[in-house]
Amino acid sequence: MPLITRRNLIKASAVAGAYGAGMAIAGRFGLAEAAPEPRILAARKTEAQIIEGPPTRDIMTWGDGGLPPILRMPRGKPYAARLSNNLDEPTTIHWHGLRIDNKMDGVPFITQPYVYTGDNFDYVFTPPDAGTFWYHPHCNTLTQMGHGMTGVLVVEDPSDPVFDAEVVLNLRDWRLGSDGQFIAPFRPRDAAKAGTYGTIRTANWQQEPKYDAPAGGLIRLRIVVTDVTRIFSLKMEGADATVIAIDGNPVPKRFPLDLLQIGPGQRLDLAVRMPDGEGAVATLEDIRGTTPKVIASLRATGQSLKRDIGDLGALAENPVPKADLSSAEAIPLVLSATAENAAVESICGTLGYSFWAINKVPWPGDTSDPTAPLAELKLGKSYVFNLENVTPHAHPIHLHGMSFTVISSSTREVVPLVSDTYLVQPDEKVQLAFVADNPGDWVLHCHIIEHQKTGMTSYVRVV
Ligand SMILES: [Cu+2]
Repeated sequence: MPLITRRNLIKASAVAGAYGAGMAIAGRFGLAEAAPEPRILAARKTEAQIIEGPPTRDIMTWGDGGLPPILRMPRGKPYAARLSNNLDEPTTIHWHGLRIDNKMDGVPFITQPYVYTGDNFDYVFTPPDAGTFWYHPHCNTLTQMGHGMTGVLVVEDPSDPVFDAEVVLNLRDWRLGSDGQFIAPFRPRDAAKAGTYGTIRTANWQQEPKYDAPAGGLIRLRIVVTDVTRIFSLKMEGADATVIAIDGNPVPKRFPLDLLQIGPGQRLDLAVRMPDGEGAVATLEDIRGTTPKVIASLRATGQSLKRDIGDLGALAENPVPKADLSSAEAIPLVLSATAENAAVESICGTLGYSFWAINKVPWPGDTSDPTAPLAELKLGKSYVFNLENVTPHAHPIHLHGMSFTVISSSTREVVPLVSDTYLVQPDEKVQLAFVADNPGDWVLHCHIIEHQKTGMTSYVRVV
């Protein structure tokens, strides 16, 4: 548990002025609107029933306890959330995938001071893109996220196609012992490999939940992998499932779901055509392990609505700028293992090890004196990350503040997906193009949190 000394407190309040918690809204839509009433997100510890038996203690969440609320907001309108910290350690909130103002990005030292116990922080932003996103702390993340602080955020567009029902699945594991209580969050030998897996898998904090959905109807299934480690290979049994969006952005061409891999931080939107017969069940499975695992299931209810997937309108495209490849500058981004430099002590938690590096530099942890930026980018200019994974493990690499387009891979044919998180496979080289259109320091890191916290983090500066 990080100790909050008076000295730390003074240091933090000194930086607070420099960052400035601005309430003015400079949205990408160019409108200056008054901030709405904030949604209160009270971070707190609680107990919850994750497995049978005594409830799990030391759960961390926001709100009344239990699953973090699904935050829904319209695209292009200002949204306000007040983080109120009732934990006994500092925290922040990062809005994963939202291309918003740097001051609202929730990264300690890089974009804002820590929010200490008893303090508030007002986040105000205007989401430019519609789709499925999520939110989580960016402080002591293996503990805070591992203990429950991973919530789903949905940005709605009034022109979105109408579905007969919507089901949101927040996929995550828990590292619990047989008594239902938390065990050690990681094993160093696993952190140096694929990461340490949880012992209990859940969707919406339940094991293999079942939801009712109209027979013959079209269901929008929003799947978010908020786990700190697990990569899924998703498959639907008993119904046709069509991929309509990945990582919040509509896919260029819809395709049937067939063993799609998605890693921590990623989202998948499916249009599921429910079976016609009442009582028929469609099951979402993860087949990445040796035996398929049921994630959740949908049970058909009522008379068939006899809907056709072809009737479903298109999702509105998000206004992500297209990179100009003829003038784009290349930025190498090589992921490797390292044995150098032990991590520095930080009040946002350190795992005490350094296993990973980006361009041979292992991230030292949250500090007021971080390493130099990976690159300094010119506002408005196009860039291409030449991302290369020379490790034997897959890494979901997440960029804050801007979205990129996947343009090529050394190992597979790619479609030009727009995304904020790319799951790079071992020995894969991939090109990710983007326009540096959002000023500020933006972190990029592996979303396997043990990798992030043991070196696989860096940042770019857009000026
Ligand atoms: Cu990784």
